[in-house]
Amino acid sequence: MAQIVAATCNEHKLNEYRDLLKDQKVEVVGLNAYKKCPEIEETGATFEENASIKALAANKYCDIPAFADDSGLEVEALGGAPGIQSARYADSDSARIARILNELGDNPNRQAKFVCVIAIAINGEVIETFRGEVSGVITKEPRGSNGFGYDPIFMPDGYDQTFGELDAEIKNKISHRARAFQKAIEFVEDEMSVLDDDFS
Ligand code: ITT
Repeated sequence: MAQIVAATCNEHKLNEYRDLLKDQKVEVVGLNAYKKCPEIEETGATFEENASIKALAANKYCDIPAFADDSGLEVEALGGAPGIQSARYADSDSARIARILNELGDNPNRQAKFVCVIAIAINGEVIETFRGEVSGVITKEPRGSNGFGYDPIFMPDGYDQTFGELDAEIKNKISHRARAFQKAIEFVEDEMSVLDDDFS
């Protein structure tokens, strides 16, 4: 089976990738399998730039097709923060959640969205990026222990439970990451059928 390297050391993301790609003919290998891979610095100003930097670095280092996701939470009342700084907003998941709840206080505007941008890199080039988003609200306190990161305080529109409470199966149908993957899979399937046509 063809292998693709996922440019992440985040085991939670890796589990979601494997679930989202379970029907595809591809084996997802994490960067953890490449023990000596140097740390990739996220120096971009957008999700697209950071996803591209990570995918390209992994493709060059591992010499097989690679993808990466750069993702985060944008809170409307905080001017879109933490955004691309989501992983670095504080030192731990619980501290990051506490910082958001503290900064929001009693603000009635709890609108937020999760954003995920996937970049695919093959043969030293980023071939495309794909953006997925899911809108929702920030709860007053953390609820549930499923998922990771900001999941316990994010309640997607149309649900009365947070991503921390909802089953992984539901999150993986409606999440920002699921939506970005749907687009990426469609793109790859279309490209593959073009290739098949060329060779038939
Ligand atoms: P890699 O760069 O190694 O992939 P990372 O965790 O540093 O892992 P990002 O730079 O993309 O990933 O930061 C994304 C952060 O946004 C992540 O650490 C979480 O805090 C948050 N986040 C992203 N997707 C999320 C999700 O589905 N549920 C909860 N929080 C999420």
